[in-house]
Amino acid sequence: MTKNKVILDFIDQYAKLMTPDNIVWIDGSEEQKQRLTEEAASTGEIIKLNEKLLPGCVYHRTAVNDVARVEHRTFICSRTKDGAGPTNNWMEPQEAYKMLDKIAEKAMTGRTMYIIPYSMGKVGSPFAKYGIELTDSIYVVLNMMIMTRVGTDVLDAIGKKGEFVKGVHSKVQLDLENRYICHFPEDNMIYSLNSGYGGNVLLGKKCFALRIASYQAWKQNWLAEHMLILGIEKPNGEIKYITGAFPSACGKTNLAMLIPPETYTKKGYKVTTVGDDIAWIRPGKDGRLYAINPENGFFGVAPGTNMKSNPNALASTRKNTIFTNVVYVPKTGTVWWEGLDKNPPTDAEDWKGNKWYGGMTDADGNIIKGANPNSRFTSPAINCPSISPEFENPEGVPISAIIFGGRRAKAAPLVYEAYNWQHGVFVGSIMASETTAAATGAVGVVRHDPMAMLPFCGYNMADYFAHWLAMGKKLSNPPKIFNVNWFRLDDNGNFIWPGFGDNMRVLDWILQRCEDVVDAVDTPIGYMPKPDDINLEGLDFTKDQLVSILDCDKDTWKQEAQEIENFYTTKFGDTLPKELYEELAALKKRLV
Ligand code: GTP
Ligand code: SPV
Ligand code: MN
Repeated sequence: MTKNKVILDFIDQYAKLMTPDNIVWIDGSEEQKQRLTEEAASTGEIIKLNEKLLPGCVYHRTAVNDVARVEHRTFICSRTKDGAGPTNNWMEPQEAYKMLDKIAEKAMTGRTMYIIPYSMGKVGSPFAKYGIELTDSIYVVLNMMIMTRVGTDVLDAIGKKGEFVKGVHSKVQLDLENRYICHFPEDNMIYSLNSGYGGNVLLGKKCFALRIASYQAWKQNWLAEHMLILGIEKPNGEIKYITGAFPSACGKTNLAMLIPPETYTKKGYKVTTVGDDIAWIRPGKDGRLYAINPENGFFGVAPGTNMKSNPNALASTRKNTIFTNVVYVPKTGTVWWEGLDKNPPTDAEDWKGNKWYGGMTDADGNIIKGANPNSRFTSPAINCPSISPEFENPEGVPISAIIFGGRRAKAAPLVYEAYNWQHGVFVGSIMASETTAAATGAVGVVRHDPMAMLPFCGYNMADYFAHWLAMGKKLSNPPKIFNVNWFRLDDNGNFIWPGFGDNMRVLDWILQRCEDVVDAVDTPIGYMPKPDDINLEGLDFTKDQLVSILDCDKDTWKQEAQEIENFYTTKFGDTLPKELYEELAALKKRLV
């Protein structure tokens, strides 16, 4: 398949260590995909779904102890501990290799090793980066064939460029105690053992396109971010692009595929999707930032996805999709999840494979959910009705606004705007959000998650902040920076803001601010909309309700400022860029 000696030596080294019975190159062809699908179906690794209702779709269950990213077992193995910084787990690289090699020894005996050459970004385009993942999982192969561009043309492209990211993955025994997701940024290497789940094993995604790529971006003057990219087409045909960084399971896919409310569609507004999870961003010659989506598919959260909340996502899942850990309905060969519709199946199997029906309760009378809260669909980007015509534009799309956002029951208002780039970096750095099921551990705990990159920054986060600050200084025409929060709760625990498609009303204000056509209220935390400037037409939502989430309560924010100071000083101390301490001091002064 290739004469590239670096590639061949890499494969040889790990084939000798993991001793697979067979080695199979993945060529990206439809025939090979069909063969592997049949093989995985014959062993029960996947279940083929109803060809009429869900053509080309399959179902997969992971091990019960393997349903999300494992942040406590994820390591940045940079040469020095400082290289990984205070927010990452670190292991000395040689020690890590030694330990991992021991776990991986003979792990593929009796199995096949698949070699996946893949590209992040369009093959041959200037921003594309290449990887080779070795894996013993057909499920991983099939997912990578949707999420990235896989095939022999990648080998040719690597041949010319010479550079690629090495990825070694084995399920080994799916042993939680020996599960490790290790990154060696200085070696362009990822080593993942004992998991079979999403972000732990689809090495092109979080491991490469964020952790390794953020390190590369730091060295090469660009940004690799946990961001969606969307386009808003205005009635005059002009399209403006916005990126948004929200933590895992906090609304990126939903915002990226938004369908505007009627008050906008009837005027001719339209939203198009460039990306839903990862953006690679570079400064252009014109002093603006340009973003590409390096992925080729969506690995989206299933629960809550329905015809009303996200019809574009649902449509994306109707063919050639892999469903993971949702409800399986054997009789019809279909799938279901909580929040899909109000008609749960009466005769089904839950994500663990147990008999299940809608409304089923446990001995204490509590509802048993059929789908895992982090169950997912893997769908080709081309399936998405709102996919942008610029999806494959190798130059990327110019960014007018960057949005940061989190899941906050209180404190953070619906939207506010940073004063300038430096203040915007501060706003990103102080992001906090309630944890979700996307990673193992407690759910609903507020934690600091700067730029939604806490679990994904492949180097010292203090250097990452400095890199962001430096990037702004190089841009003559930087995007404006905003913060949003769709998740404010009322006293009964209900979401106040309707969210989803109605988030367009906030995007509208953001665009108007970018175009300098609307005023704002100057508050201690930043510029906020005048309530009259958020379009509520056609919405059952009062001005009072709006005012209640366009607030900046000084006492709450004084506490918040104290919290930020604790985070800054205990995590980073004097390694944090002084500009961020200055912004914090300025915020405190405005709150007096
Ligand atoms: P990752 O793929 O983990 O990075 O997640 P994501 O950021 O793409 O999140 P996604 O869009 O899949 O949304 C996650 C959850 O948030 C789903 O249960 C959605 O229903 C819910 N959600 C998304 N947008 C909104 C919103 O505007 N309001 C409310 N209340 N919930 C939302
Ligand atoms: C996330 O957790 O942010 C995801 C899912 O997008 S995973 O691929 O598992 O990282
Ligand atoms: Mn994500």
